[in-house]
Order: sequence, then structure tokens, then C-alpha cells
Amino acid sequence: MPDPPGDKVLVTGALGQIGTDLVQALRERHGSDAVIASDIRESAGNSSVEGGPFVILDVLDTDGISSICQSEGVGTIYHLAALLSAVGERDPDLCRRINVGGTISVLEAAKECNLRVYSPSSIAVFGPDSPKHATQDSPLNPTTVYGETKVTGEALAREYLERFNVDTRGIRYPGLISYKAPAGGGTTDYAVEIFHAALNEGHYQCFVRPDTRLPMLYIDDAINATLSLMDSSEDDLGESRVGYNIPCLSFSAGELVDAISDRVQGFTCDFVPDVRQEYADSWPDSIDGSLAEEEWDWTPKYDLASLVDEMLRGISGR
Ligand code: NAD
Ligand code: AKB
Repeated sequence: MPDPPGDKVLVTGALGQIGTDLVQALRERHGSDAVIASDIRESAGNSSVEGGPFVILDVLDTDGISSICQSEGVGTIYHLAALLSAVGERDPDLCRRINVGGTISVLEAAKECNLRVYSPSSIAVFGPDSPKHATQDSPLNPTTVYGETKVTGEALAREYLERFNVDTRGIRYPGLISYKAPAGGGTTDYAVEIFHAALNEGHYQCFVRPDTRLPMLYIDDAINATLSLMDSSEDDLGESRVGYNIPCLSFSAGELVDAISDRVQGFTCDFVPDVRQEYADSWPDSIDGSLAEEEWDWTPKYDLASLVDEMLRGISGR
């Protein structure tokens, strides 16, 4: 294996919901110039990402990824470029091309340049045959194309680790809740949109039923878990390192509405389920993250009340 070209960090899909917060956190740790944000679209208006180097990069372009890593001295890629469930189910071929093809491109570049790779998975790897409280080893038979691409992503990461010794790691993120960037077209987007609607319009039309319960996490906890996994010694990580369940919250859309109503006077919500209800129903209500807790000692800080407080504070700029 050659030495990695350097110790800088490249983030793909950096303008998305997670990238916007992750790039900022990585720049606080490593310095602005050491973190190269990239996306397929222009960065205009994304102040978190604009505080340092940014390049246009299509994640399907393996040579482009290798060339940036070599010329800029990159040692680690955080691979966030993907299509999420709602957008992905509308165009399954494109979803497969970007999610699976993009992951292969990144892993090929990592093999060539000896890079470390963080590639997130999702609770969407589970399907209707998994228990409602899904464990690390519950069956992975998703009914969404998005979920299939995430199962394949974990398999690819495992293959590159075992066959080519590429240091690959990943977390099965639950629905993530943040305010710095809009949610990117997933089923759990209602849990983000609702806060903006509550403060701006006083009303939200929710696209899942009030009893829809899903695993969720506040973004600061998700970023913290990501950095904590990447900081862990390889010796501590077992076979699940490419797709850890992590400890997280579990609440229904109705409970979220109640928590917001307690804090935003006059807020109302009605429920008009659409096709995304089907995707949500195919996923677990909660997940068991005890393996992540045991292997790399991680637990979340935010509960539903503090998450709601932070979201309302962040959006209203208090
Ligand atoms: P997002 O949709 O907000 O952002 C994805 C970014 O990828 C976008 O900025 C988009 O422009 C970019 N992109 C799309 N096609 C590209 C291409 N060909 N080349 C380069 N960039 C491209 O997604 P996110 O919420 O930030 O999610 C990041 C990762 O985390 C994804 O793998 C997603 O599956 C996973 N994840 C997210 C959540 C969540 O709740 N946000 C939950 C589970 C897993
Ligand atoms: C989505 O809803 O598609 C994502 C996810 C849980 O993977 N937020």
C-alpha cells in the first residue's frame, strides 16, 4: 500500500443536510484549509461550506476523486453524496447509479491512494421483516431501492476492507434533525420541515400519520458519533464497523407535534399521509445501538425536549 497523499479531508456531497454541519465541525478540528468540501452543485449561499476550499466534484468521477486527493494531499474521505429515500424512489435507476456507483468510485479512489473512508448507511437497510426494535443483526431486506443501495454500500465497504485493506467505517444513521441546511429529500424530512413551518406559518401539513414512530437523532449527536467512530482505534472495531446501529431516540410524529405545541403557541398540524408513509412503515420504530456503545463507547446527549429546544433556538436565531 502506498502512503496516503497527505492528511487533509475530502467531503463529498458537502452541501447537503449532514455535510453542512460536518464540514464546519471538521474545519473546527483540523483548520479550514485542511478540509475540502465538494459537491456536484455550486456552493452559493452555504456559509458553513464557503468558509474554506470548495470544488465541484461528481462522485461518479473516480479519476477526478483520485486526482484531487493526490494533488491536495487528502488522507480521508467522508462520502456523503447520495440520493435519499423519497427522491431515490422516484428515480430508482439514478438512485442506484449515484448511491452504489458513487460508493464504488470513492472506494476505488481509496484503494488506489490508500485513503480512509467514512460512508454512512441508514436505518433504511431494514425492511418489514425486521423487528420493530431492530438489532445490529436483524435481517436486511429493505423494500425501498434506497434501502437496497445502503445494504449494497455496507457490503462494498466490507469487501474493500477485507480484500484491499481499505479502512472503511459507517453508521446506520436514523432520521437526522438539523436547521443549518434543508433536509435532502428523505422520508424523515417531516421532522425537520415541521420546525420551520411552526415558526414561519404556525401550521404544518405532515405527510405521515401521527402514530408513525421512527429512530431519530439531533445533528450534533450524529456529527459527534461520526467523529467518535473515525477517532476509534481499529482494534476496538468489530465486524459491524461498516454499518453500526447507534443508540438514538424514537418518537412518533404526534409526540413531536406535542413537544413543539408546548413551546410554540397556536401551532397546529394536520396529517395527510402520502407515499412516504409506506417507506416509513417499512422501517423499524427504534434500533438497538448497544454494540456501538460497547465497541467505541458512544451515547447521544440530546433527548426529544432538548432537541426541540435547540431546533427552535437555531431557526429563530436566538
Ligand atoms: P442530502 O441529500 O442532504 O445531501 C446529499 C448531497 O449530495 C447534495 O448536496 C447533492 O447535491 C449531492 N450529490 C448528489 N449527487 C451527487 C453526485 N453525483 N456527486 C456529488 N454530489 C452529489 O443528504 P444528507 O442528508 O446530507 O445525507 C448524506 C448521507 O447520509 C447519505 O448517504 C444518506 O443516505 C445518509 N443518511 C442521511 C440521513 C439523514 O437523515 N439526513 C439518514 C440516514 C442516512
Ligand atoms: C431518509 O428518510 O431517506 C433518510 C434516511 C433515514 O436514510 N433520512
